Formats: sequence, structure tokens, C-alpha cells
Amino acid sequence: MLQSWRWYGPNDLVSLDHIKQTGANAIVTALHEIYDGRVWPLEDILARKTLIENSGLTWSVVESIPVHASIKLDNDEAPAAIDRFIVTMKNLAKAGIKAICYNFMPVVDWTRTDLCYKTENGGLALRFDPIDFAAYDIFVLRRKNAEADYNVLQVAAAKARFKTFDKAEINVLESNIISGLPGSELNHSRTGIAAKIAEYDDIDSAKLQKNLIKFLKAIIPVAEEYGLRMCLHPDDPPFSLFGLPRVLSTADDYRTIFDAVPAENNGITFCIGSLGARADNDIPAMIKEFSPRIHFAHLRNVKREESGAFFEDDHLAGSTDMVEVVKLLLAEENRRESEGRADWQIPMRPDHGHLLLDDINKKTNPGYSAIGRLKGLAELRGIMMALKSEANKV
Ligand code: DNO
Repeated sequence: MLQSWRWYGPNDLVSLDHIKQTGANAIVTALHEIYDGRVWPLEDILARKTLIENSGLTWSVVESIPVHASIKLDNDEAPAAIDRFIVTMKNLAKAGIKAICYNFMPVVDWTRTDLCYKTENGGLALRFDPIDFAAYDIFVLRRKNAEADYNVLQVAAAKARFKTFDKAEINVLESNIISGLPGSELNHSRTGIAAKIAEYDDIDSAKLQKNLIKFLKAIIPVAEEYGLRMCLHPDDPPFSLFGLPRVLSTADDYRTIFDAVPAENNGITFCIGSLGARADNDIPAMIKEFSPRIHFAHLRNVKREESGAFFEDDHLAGSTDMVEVVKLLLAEENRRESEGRADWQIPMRPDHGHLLLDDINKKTNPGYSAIGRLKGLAELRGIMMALKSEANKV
């Protein structure tokens, strides 16, 4: 697999030179400074590409082109926003960057309630606790009719949890949930997020899915023409937040969009950590079913807890069998290679990592510190090498 590393651009505290030292040879990045639906100019893309190449690395995947809210809402501004998205796709193709990750989560992108959860080893991990989330939603944000989106037991647990919070804890929880984690386009205020959520009052899952399919029908033919592999990232976490619809959480969700727009360019960012947060997602079965469409893989492993919470465990621990995952992805690469495809390698990146050692006292992007990801990459690389060596002996 192509060993890649997410880099947030020239301001990233983990520099390209450091990334080179990890042994990764490809970069996953975006023009993060242009997040509001404007076109990414070809010259800006080329300048970023040159910067990467001057460090001896290649830009393998774009993560992500933000999908403007008007497209999710399918309002009057949507056609122009789709046109701009397409111009950016074409500019990336002209620059030779052919894999594009994006997502279709309304209002909030990936979300956690705790960014400093202490693991058994003393490192710090990211965690999502649905009761903390409900406590924020119902009792801090006080979203209209929020209680209706939770069952009686959850509301009672959230109320009890809320009573234990002091002001400082509420501030941290709020900032974790609404300030936007790295790579998210939006950084909301409390009133701002309430207004954004209200825009979706009339949009249920069926409508959001319809809007997604309309978008795919516009962009996938362009991807086919320009040889772009589009990689739709799953919802993280893979269930509704703030009562908002989420339509990329299960195998059925992906089946629906692949049936509607069958071209293989209509692919998936197979994010083990996002999909693995649901016990009813059978990850190996999903890889087997969707393998020709897996154009990008995020390798990360969440540990599901009894309560419905989950935390990000070590890359080889957690609730998903990572060895099995890597084995299946290598098998798909072999299949592509045997077809003589130039793009047979699936780019992967070690997704997130614990805060470890002296990174704990540094300023880092949550989930994207150097040492934790380096550890993850090293472990995953070991699995790849071992499996390849075994396969060569057969
Ligand atoms: C988190 C992520 C997300 C993801 C985007 C994909 O670490 O995997 O930021 O990149 O949602 O579009």
C-alpha cells in the first residue's frame, strides 16, 4: 500500500522534513486555507505540489475538498457551488492529483467529546461519549426539541451527567464539539451552530440522500472524464448528531449511492475508525463488497464500549481485526496489479494517533501529533511486510 501521511500545509507543526523521516512517501493534504467553497486556483495547487515534491514526497490524495452547505441543502446557491467544486476537481486533475476525498456530513464534520482521554499506558486518545454529547445538546445548547432525539434512559443519564459538570468542563466539552477538529471547514459559536442546525429542519435522511445523489450525478461524469478517483468519506461518528441526518454510515447507505451512480470513480475513503464505531458494520464484509471502489484507506481502530461510547485505541488493538483489514486490502491491490493497472496501489494513512512522550507537552492538532502516528504507521508497516512475506512463500 502507498504509505501516506496527512499534512495540514505549511503551518502544520509536523513538517514535511519530519514526515520524510517517518518513512511515509506520500502526502495527503488540501488547500486548507480555501475552505469556503471558492475554487482552488491551478497555480496554488501547483505551488503546494512543488513544495511537497521538493521535500522528496508526492501529493497522492486530496483530503478534502469541502462540500458547500448549499449543496447539502440543495438550495438556490447549489448549482453555482457544484460548478465551483467541478472546476477545483479539474484543476487537481490538470496538476496530476487523481484521488479526492470529501464528505457529506451536515453542519459538523468529525466529532469527539474528549480530546485527552487517558489510555492504560498513559498516552492520550480521542473519545466520543454519547451521554456527554446529549448533555451538551439538551442542557447547554438547549436545542429545540433535542430531547426527542434521545430515548428516556439517555435523557436521564445526560441530565445526571450535566449536573456533575462545572463551568470549565462545559467550556471544554463545548469547544471540543463545536469548534471544529482539524480539517473541518467550520468553527461554530453556540448561537451560530443552532442557526446552522435549524437550516436542516425540513431535511430528513431521504432528502439529504437525494441531494447527495444529485451532486454525485453532476461530479462523477467529470471524474470519469478526467480519470479522478472520488473517495466519499463515511460519517464520523456513523450516526446522527444534533438530530441531523447522516447518510454515509452503513453498507446500505453506500449501496444506495453506488446503485444510483455506478461508475467505479464513485468510490469510498474506507475509514476503518469511522465505520468501526458501529457494531453492526461488518468491516471485512464491507471491504470485500466495495473493494474495487476503495481508492483510499484510513487505518485507525476504535474500541467500542458497552455504553455506546468509543475511544481511539492503538492501531492494532480496538474492535476491528486490523490484520484482516490489511490482508483484504493487499488482496485487492494484487487483483488490480494483475489487471495491469498503473494505479494498483491503495494509498493508506495511519489515521490519528495517541499523544505520546514529549508530544504531550507540545501544541499539536488533535489526533495528528507526530509520535502517535509514527507508532501507528510503523505497526501497520510491520503487518504489511509480514503478510507480503507470507504470501511470497506460497
Ligand atoms: C478526521 C477525518 C476527517 C476527514 C474528513 C473527510 O481525522 O478523517 O477530517 O478527513 O471528514 O472529508
